[in-house]
Amino acid sequence: MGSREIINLQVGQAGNQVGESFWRDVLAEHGLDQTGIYHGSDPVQLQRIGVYFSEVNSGSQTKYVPRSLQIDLEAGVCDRVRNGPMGALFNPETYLHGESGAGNNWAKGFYTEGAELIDSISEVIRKQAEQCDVLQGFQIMHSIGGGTGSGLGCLLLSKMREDYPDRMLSTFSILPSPKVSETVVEPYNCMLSVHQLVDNGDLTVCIDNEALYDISVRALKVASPNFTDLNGLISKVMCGVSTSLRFPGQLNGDLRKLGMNLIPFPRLHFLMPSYAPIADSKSQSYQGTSVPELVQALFDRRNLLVACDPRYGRYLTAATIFRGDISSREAEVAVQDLQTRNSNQFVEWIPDNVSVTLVSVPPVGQKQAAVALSNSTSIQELFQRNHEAFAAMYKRGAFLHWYTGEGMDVMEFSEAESNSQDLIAEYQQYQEARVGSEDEDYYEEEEARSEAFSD
Ligand SMILES: Nc1nc2c(ncn2[C@@H]2O[C@H](COP(=O)(O)OP(=O)(O)OP(=O)(O)O)[C@@H](O)[C@H]2O)c(=O)[nH]1
Ligand SMILES: [Mg+2]
Repeated sequence: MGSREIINLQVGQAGNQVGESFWRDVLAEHGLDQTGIYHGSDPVQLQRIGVYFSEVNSGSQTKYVPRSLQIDLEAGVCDRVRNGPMGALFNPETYLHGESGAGNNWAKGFYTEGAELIDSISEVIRKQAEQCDVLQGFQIMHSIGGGTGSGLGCLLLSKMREDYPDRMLSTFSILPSPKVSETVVEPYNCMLSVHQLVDNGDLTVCIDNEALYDISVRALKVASPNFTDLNGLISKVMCGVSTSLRFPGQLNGDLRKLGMNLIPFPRLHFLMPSYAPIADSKSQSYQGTSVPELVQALFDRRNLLVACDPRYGRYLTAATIFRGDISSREAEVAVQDLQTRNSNQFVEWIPDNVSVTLVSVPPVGQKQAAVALSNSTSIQELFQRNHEAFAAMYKRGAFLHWYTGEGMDVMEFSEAESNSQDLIAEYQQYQEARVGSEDEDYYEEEEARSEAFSD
């Protein structure tokens, strides 16, 4: 009783494939088999199980069913999940798919094909929400480079915003990289999605296929990584960042508290995850996992799941989570040390901006691990990279007819572009902000502006 439930929505190919890895790892951490039956021995595994699972009792047996919808605009990926090893885990009503797909076209996902499916999706969500004690919010897993996860994913986000205005809307959003995909219109789909995420999302964990690819090649020594390799990494990070939601810990125990500590300004809610240790299976046993080494790695760009360099920006905030048998004092001291040594990389106008959480349960097969979510102004690199690719095509109007053909107005492209330019400027502004008069002036200006609005 008293769970604060999360509803998971996995949308499109990437969403569902990543979802499969995520659930596989979550099941293992909570001692559940692939049909949702508990075989564990540590009561801590079930203590907060209600956050992600509903309990279904039949006879003497209790089955834990993920509170999750598997959504796509074509049947293939959903069918693969349904016929795969975890097919019997999910409630059959929670598979929802169209037939024709969105063919890499955001407009089809958001305006046409996706719009046809939205009512039946909301209906299933409503049923799930009604069975919750206190729904804390939603998490959407999707890629933002294709048509379905991006277009329909964003449509769902705006629908949830309308139907559940006071619940937290979080997303795990996979950003496209030319190293992984050849589809030319991805920068368009990504730009249109970011436009929606900025305004309708509360908390976005950015996962960048570019960084995943580099980590797989460099650290995991995979010559040509496939999606299974990338998704294994994503799942580790998702398990890591959700640890404080799934297990008892001292801090950041729900999405709202996590957001409260990480997001100083509502638009600047794009977080960079990092993970340690990252090592291929052979060298794993040799890699050090002392607490200071873990901390060092969490703030090292090579352990980041986005291809940005935090040394060129400043951290507004960060949340670290240590897993395993680690003393809180040791973790706090190590984080403090790192901050002192690199003080110019952390904004001084938010004191104590790195939180430390400890969870005793380590990931399966490891003794100790750590993850961090950072709100760093260097994330603007990501939006800049996408803007360059976007602008090159958009200037010449290339490929726009595919979008206008679905009824989209070209204005929306321009609006998305300027929203993203504004976002980049806002990150830059806070990167340069120092304690002192200008900032106070700025705050007063803001106040005057909002007073003017309320008159
Ligand atoms: N990390 C990761 N990225 C993926 C995966 N599958 C696809 N992608 C990336 O996601 C983007 C394409 O989105 P998809 O998820 O395939 O597309 P979709 O949401 O199903 O939309 P449509 O097929 O266009 O209707 C590209 O950038 C791919 O590189 C996956 O399993 N893992
Ligand atoms: Mg697809």
